[in-house]
Amino acid sequence: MIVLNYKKTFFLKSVSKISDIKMSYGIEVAFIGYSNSGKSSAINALTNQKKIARFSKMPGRTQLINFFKITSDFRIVDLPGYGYSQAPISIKLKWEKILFNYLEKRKNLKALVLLMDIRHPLKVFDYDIINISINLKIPILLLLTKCDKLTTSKQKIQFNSVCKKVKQFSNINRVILFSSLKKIGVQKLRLTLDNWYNQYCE
Ligand SMILES: Nc1nc2c(ncn2[C@@H]2O[C@H](COP(=O)(O)OP(=O)(O)OP(=O)(O)O)[C@@H](O)[C@H]2O)c(=O)[nH]1
Ligand SMILES: [Mg+2]
Repeated sequence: MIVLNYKKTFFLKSVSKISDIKMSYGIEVAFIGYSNSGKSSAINALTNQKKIARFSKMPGRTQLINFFKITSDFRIVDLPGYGYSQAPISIKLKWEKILFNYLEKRKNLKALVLLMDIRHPLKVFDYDIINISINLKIPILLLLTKCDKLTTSKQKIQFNSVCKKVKQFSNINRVILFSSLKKIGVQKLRLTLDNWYNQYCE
């Protein structure tokens, strides 16, 4: 089993439509979730780099599909968040279209890391993503992010409740309590990515 060094990750490119991706080799794991759920922060924590993926207090910051190279045949992808209610409807629809296009058309996409703020898990769009992934036979790792915002006992309650609700979905591999701030769950995230790499890049 190959163990990857995520600290050596570097930024490859950003695109605003999937026809601009070009790279036809290798596999991709994409980070997906509501705007502000912590995708860019999780990629920064994963790679132990402060600003490899841009994040901000202003939701909707990631407006492009960003590619990061882990090895020559393995990339992680930071996607624009969905459901940012304050964005103009035209922009919202445009981002969502790019997102669904990427999910449904991108052959190199092999797995998803679905991020949900532990305080607001499993909202409408999350179920959409889960259902689309089932149809596409794409496995999901579920991160309950910003867990540092809750006490340990409340974290456990949320964790158990989410696990119970997603039990019915065969493509959800695992649920992890996660905090980019406190570096909770980062090693478990790395292990799952390693497993996917070994599974799909052999
Ligand atoms: N307390 C805490 N705050 C976090 C954590 N992760 C992210 N945040 C904060 O949540 C906000 C959004 O984080 P981002 O990583 O930019 O979220 P995103 O999902 O990439 O957002 P979009 O690019 O808009 O889709 C930022 O203010 C982060 O500092 C965490 O683990 N704990
Ligand atoms: Mg982002």
